[in-house]
Amino acid sequence: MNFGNLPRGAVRMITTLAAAAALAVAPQALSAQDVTEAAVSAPAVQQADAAPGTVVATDTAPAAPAAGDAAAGYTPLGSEWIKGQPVDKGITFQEQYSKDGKFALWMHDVVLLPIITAICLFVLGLLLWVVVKFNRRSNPVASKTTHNTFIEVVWTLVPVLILVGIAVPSITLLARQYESPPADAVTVKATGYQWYWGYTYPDNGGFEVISNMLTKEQAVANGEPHQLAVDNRLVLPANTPIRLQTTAADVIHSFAIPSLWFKLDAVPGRLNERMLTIEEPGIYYGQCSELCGARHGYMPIAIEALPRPQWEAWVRSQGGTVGPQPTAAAPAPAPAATPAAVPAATEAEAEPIPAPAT
Ligand SMILES: [Cu+2]
Repeated sequence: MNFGNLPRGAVRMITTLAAAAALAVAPQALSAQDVTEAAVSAPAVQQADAAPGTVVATDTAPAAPAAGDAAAGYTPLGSEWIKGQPVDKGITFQEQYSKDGKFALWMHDVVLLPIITAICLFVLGLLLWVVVKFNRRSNPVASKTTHNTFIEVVWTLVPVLILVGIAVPSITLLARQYESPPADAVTVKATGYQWYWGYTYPDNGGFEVISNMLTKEQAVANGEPHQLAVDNRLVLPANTPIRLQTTAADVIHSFAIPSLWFKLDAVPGRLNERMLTIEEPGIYYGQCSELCGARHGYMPIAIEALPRPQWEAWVRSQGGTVGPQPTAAAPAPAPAATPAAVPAATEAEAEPIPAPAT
């Protein structure tokens, strides 16, 4: 039977329709990007001058100005709180501690990996079948068939359906990553310097914390991984939406925390922004992920996520202020109408954090 005589127009129409269906999903991705660009381009970088006087690029890291760690009821979390870090011989993603990260990990483990594996095994099986069945010895007279409409329809439609199936969670993830933070999100600005990070808290008095890598001896003494441990961590509230902005003072850096599914370039003269919500208190490590010069490999990021009251106590210990309580995502009971900036009251509020479940 010669399938080539079947109407080719019908086949072409089916493939065109399928392709159109796949393309119809694409504009969502574009509009998601538009939203972010609009959100990001609004504020210009005005606070560059707020950086400390030690901003000049130098090989020797500047001394940390934020020496208030020991002050007012704040002790840095111990190494038992380390959650997001690379593991020895690990080949997959780090465990995820944000909603986006968990969704992305699910998509990788449940959607992408099985599909890729099945396709690879299927193609391998086909190849082996051809090699065994249609070699010169077992199949001396080759078939002259050139068209098979049924198979052509199948091998066009099935890949289209697979791609559409992947596109749905993929574009969902893309849109989630571009979600704008709510109005009451805590704003934190990370500035990349050659070669360390500065963290500014514009909503809390605008103080800046300078974060440098610890030496190997210091890191080991702390029970922390060398080249990831820092002197002053980026302290953030857990379970609170954070408007994390990035910029840079000299060259392009990139702020990346694998276990929080967060990576955002830090570009001089630009302010990038993405929402970050850390689901549980803990320590999460990352690194600058844009080749930024000689000591690019030595400007790690360490995030310390604290329950909201403890985070507020830390802010006060740094000389910062705490504004009105946000309405969303604050399961802990608000401290009984304590006015901001009363350091005496904060020590009582900052109860010890329960030990992590191991
Ligand atoms: Cu860098």
